Amino acid sequence: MDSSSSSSLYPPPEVPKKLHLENREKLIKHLRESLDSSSRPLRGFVLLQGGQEQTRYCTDHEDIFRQESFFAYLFGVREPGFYGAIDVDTGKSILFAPRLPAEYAVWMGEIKAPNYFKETYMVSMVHYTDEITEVLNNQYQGSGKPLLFLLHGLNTDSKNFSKPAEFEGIEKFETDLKTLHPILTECRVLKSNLELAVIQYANDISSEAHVEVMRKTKPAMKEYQMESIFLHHTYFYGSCRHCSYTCICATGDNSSVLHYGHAAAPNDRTLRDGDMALLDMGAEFNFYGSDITCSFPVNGKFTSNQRLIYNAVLDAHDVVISTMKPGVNWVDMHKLAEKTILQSLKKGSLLVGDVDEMMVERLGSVFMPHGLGHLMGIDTHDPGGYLKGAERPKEPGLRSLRTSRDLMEKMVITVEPGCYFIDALLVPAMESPKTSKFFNREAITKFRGFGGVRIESNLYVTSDGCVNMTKVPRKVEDVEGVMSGAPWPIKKSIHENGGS
Ligand SMILES: [Mn+2]
Repeated sequence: MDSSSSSSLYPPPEVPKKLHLENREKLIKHLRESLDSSSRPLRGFVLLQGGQEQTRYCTDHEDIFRQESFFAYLFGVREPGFYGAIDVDTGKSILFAPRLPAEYAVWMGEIKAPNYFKETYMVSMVHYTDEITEVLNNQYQGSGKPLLFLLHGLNTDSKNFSKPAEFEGIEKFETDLKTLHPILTECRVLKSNLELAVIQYANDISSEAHVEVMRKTKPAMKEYQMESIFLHHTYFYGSCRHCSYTCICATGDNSSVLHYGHAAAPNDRTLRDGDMALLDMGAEFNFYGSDITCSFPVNGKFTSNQRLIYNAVLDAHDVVISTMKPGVNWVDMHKLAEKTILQSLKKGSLLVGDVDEMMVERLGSVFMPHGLGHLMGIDTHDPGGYLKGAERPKEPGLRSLRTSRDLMEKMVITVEPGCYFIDALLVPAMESPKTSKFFNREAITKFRGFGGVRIESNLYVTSDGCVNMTKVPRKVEDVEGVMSGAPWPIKKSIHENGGS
């Protein structure tokens, strides 16, 4: 074991496969209710196609496979090339495994028997993918062609559509592309206790890794070294082979680049004394993610300007969390965060004038162009943010929101206010006849090149409030303390919400 670090979270917990069994039962319950309410027969099969292995362009280099999210939700299968079916009538679940060639055993290892998958994934039956037509026809109790509920629907974050299952012999079935997607998506919005426990673990190991990064960060390091510490900690101690998303390790002015860290900006700047760092990193565990941002000065001591912006964002983060509960609308929370930040910027003399008037002119979106937060689970941006028919707001800032919903008990959602000095937004706003009057030019000038601050935690909504699943130092004193070696407590919590 690495002698310079340790983890209270090692070894990582076993995740009960019952988690996915419960997800299937929940889907079938809701699907039956929906069919029943429109007087349709409670017959047919939900059929999903799992993810396929991908190779790099024309080569045989295989990227590490990660299961398609809806399939992961229902079956928890980690292998590629599977199909999964659930009988709407009986609730029986059937996995279809790819029939692997004999030489698989030479290059890839033992070929597992169907029974292995049956036990591992707690399904009723396992057959091969070339038997789908035959097996489903044999199982079907009704008359005529069996009905398949296939997954087809829009992801409102990516604007991509989920791909309905395809297989040889599909013409022997009736297919329904409309019913499944909204019901399955809504199932994913409200988390079970077992799901919450896994998301909590992803949060715990990622929180601990963020603290590890804070402790080791020094001027003259490279941004990718902070990324490397995070990846090492979550993989070495947490067995997290995947991250929820590409790490954003931004320092100095880069911290105002919202999606920094991509191939053209690969976390490769050298840290300078006096910089702020903005680190948005989250590990994934058993398909479920975390999405955490910490901002701190790379030398471990806040300047008064850094403290001003940091506390403006922290106040917004805290006031939103203390207001969140079922029934509260997310657009209102976004506005509450904006207003809190604008008030702080006014108090800090960066802005002048009436805050309500600033809100009318949407000045908040100049400093926080992204949405306040998003649903989170198997996907970082979990689906279900806009229910069918729900309108996306059109105003600057608000249109970036990934949901406009009212909060519900058992939702998991990120709270991630930020305050950035982005020339591409700041310069036009300072020149605009509607908003130029709000800026104290002399004061703002000092913040050009400051970058930005974001503070992001993962919350789950309870019956009367919410619980912060993210356990990192947030107060200025705590951040400075941890960076100068003070202990940071974190306790095991996989069992806190366990059971069902
Ligand atoms: Mn996020």
